[in-house]
Amino acid sequence: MRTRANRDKNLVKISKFLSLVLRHKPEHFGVSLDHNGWINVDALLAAANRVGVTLNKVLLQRVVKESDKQRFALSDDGLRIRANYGQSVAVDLGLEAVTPPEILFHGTATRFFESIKKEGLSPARRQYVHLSPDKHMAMSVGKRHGKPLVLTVEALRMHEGGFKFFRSHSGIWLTERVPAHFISFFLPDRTD
Ligand code: HQG
Repeated sequence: MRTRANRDKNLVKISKFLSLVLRHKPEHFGVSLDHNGWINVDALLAAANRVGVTLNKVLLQRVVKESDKQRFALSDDGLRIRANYGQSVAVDLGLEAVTPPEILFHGTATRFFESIKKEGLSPARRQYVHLSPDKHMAMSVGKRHGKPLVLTVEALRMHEGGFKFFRSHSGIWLTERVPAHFISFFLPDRTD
């Protein structure tokens, strides 16, 4: 029976597949992204079907539309798709550097505290450090890694000091690195 839970599970599975292809390992699936991170929808569907992920245009449109974090974007003509953020492969998202809000948040795990305090935030395997506009979102990002720790980043002060900030199409902020002296650390005891 096609229950809502099954349908949602399938959408999550497809979303994870898309993240893998569009952010990290296109070559693993026999496809390549262009300079700006786009891939032809037809090539993507063929790659999905090769590895047993059932995917068609209608399903793809649904995943793009219903993605809670707006992870993916279809081109205006619907022929191409890319990830809005999160890439480890080098792509040019074509985002313009803009003035960030005074404060942005970064969710991480308590076990990274000492290292971040010493070295600041680095993008690890991704192209950018990812920052959230609100604390709730940062908390859920942090939970992916363990006991969450939310960091406050003085984004505007960084910007004034010459650091570039980009706002992805999903509202997540991107920057190349965050030196430790722009970060305040706190352990949230509540989620509000
Ligand atoms: C940590 C998800 C030690 C950093 C999320 C993070 C996001 C350091 C981890 C997006 C460090 C990297 C990206 C240092 C940074 N020492 N640890 N100096 N500098 N770190 O997954 O930001 O759901 O690559 O704090 O929501 O967690 O997939 O980055 O814990 O928006 O769409 O190194 O991915 O979106 O982890 O996540 P990640 P992230 P999706």
